[in-house]
Amino acid sequence: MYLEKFRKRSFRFLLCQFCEFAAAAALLLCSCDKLTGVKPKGLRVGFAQIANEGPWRETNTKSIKKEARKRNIELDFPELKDSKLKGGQQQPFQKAALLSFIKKKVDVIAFSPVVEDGWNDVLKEAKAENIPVITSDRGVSENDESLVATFIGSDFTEEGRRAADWLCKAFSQSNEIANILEVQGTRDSAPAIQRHLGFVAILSKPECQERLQIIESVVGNFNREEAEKVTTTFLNNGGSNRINAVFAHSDAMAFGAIKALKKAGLNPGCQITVVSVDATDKGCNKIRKGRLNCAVECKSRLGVQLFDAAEAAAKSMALPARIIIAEGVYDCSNVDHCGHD
Ligand code: GYE
Repeated sequence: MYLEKFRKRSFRFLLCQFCEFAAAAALLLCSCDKLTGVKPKGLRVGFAQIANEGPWRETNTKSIKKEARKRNIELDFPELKDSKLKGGQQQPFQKAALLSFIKKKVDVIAFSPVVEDGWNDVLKEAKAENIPVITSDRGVSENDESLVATFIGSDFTEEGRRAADWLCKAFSQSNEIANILEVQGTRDSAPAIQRHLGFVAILSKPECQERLQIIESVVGNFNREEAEKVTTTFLNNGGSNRINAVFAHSDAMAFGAIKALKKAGLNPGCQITVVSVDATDKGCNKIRKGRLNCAVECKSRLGVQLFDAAEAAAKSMALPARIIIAEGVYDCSNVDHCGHD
């Protein structure tokens, strides 16, 4: 009994001592901050994103914000809500964001350029202020390499090649010729330009030439609804009798095309072979459901690589011109490994 009381008392005593100590430490930390005016400072990064056109972008944004929080990075991330805006319409918003980052003198600027061209002036302004710029996910066409510290993302040309390779092999097993509807991403954007170029490069190879042909290319702006609309128009204008394959530059657009095909009484995944780029979780599920035949992977979680590069750039460390992410190709044979977001 006595021992019990003694134990309780000494526990209370220790607890009080601890509280007093903690309070004193907190007070000291606060007053230090106030006295010196120095707050524990993280890196200040401005990021200009593209409007949210689908699941790929959503995961990309989440990954960037999550990693910034984890590293105590002060992230300036202006939001552009209207996902239906085309590339040319989004560029002024992104340019304004970059100019505001320069004005605020952030440590590093990063952005995902909605289109490839037209960034020279603003990049030169950043360079004049000694602020390193990283392009993430999409690149710019400017050939002055000193304007961009590094590019982090995918090899879009290779993705286009992989999609065509897969189709070429799939159609080599049948006597049919693939009559392909190509649903392209945003006009003048790096992924739309390069995925198309990679795709047609394989089409012109002797072993694929006789098996694959693009019968029409339409623009779906990386957006599900727009892709559904342009596919429907194509199908209604006689396309439904000719088509037996779709190459969509993104999962979101493949979903729109699949919907349009179904509405037209066609059977995507079976009668019509559908190939997309991204392999988001939703894309992988469409493979499992048998509606999507193949998804070429384009990784969206770039947060870790982005801030590794940003931290290095802020310390003026040399970076490679391009940091390319390794990716795979998924179909029903390996769908168990598909999904990264
Ligand atoms: O493939 C698509 C998104 O820029 C790589 O943009 C990205 C592309 C991605 O809308 O889904």
